[in-house]
Amino acid sequence: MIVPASDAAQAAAEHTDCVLAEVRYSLDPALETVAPHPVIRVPMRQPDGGFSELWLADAPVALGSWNAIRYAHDEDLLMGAMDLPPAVPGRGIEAEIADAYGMITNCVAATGHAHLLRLWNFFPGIHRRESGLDRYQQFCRGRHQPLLAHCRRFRDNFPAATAIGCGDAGGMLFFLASRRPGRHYENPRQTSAFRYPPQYGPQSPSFARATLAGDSPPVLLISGTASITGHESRHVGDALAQFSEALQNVDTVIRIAGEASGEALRGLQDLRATKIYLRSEAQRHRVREAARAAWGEVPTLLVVGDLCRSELLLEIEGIAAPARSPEPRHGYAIKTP
Ligand code: 3EB
Repeated sequence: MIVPASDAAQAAAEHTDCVLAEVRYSLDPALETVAPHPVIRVPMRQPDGGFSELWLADAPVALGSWNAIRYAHDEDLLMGAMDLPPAVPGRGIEAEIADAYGMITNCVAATGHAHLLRLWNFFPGIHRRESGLDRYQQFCRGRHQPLLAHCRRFRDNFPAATAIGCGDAGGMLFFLASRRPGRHYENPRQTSAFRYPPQYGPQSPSFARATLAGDSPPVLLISGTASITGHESRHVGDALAQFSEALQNVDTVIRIAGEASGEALRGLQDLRATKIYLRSEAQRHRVREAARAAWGEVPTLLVVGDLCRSELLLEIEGIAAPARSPEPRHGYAIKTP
């Protein structure tokens, strides 16, 4: 179910048994302990404060853990999370990420939610150079093999993803998996990330541009989408132009997913919830205005973070659902405090 912002606090209360996770972007650790349902706190600043994502299952969830992963699941969906430790100067994160992804893929295999649909990666020091690479490049190396094995060695089975840099205090990985496979889509305006040329790093990034999850109705989970066409960053230094370019990418991937799946997904008009990662909060008023012009009252959560390429000023992710479909039985909402 996707719940409008003003109703979401009530929805969380009404559906407490069915909450897979409430995701809160906040630097305040105290927020972890106050809810009657699973909370995933992502240690990042939210300039407008107090909003969350709410992911609901169809049925009451069961809770469990696997190594460092905490999860909640129903028959169909599983959402899991694990903390990433603070950055240790001089030590890369490749091995740490490889371990984490090994754990995640083992976890979903063990519970039978064997298909990863989407992952969110928030880790410290994304641009810092260590061991001759920056930490995003190391992250891509650590992620690749475990995820490729999970995808039965087919790169076009990669799930949708977001990867963002947060502060040095620590990071968070979380993910959505299902008993049923998702359908993954690429964007013809953009080189598939897993085919980026080596100038961006020795291991190309392992993710799909969007993943269609479930049916009746399905939900399109759109990866973090930036001002990249082909494989190149566009509009360096111009946040509003980057927003428009990223917006065209989002519009296109929704339309392509619709054409390929036969679902009534046409473009921006089918967005149900969005999130914008902004490098500098100085831009936030202008970007909010641009977002309102683009998609009106669709709930939009704004988070401050570093993007994987330093020239990128913002990234858009979102959820779309087919036109005229009833509210999806699961999804995300943005919640007022
Ligand atoms: C890009 O398109 C922008 O490495 O998981 C967006 C979404 C980006 C996910 C990832 C990276 C990732 O290349 C960066």
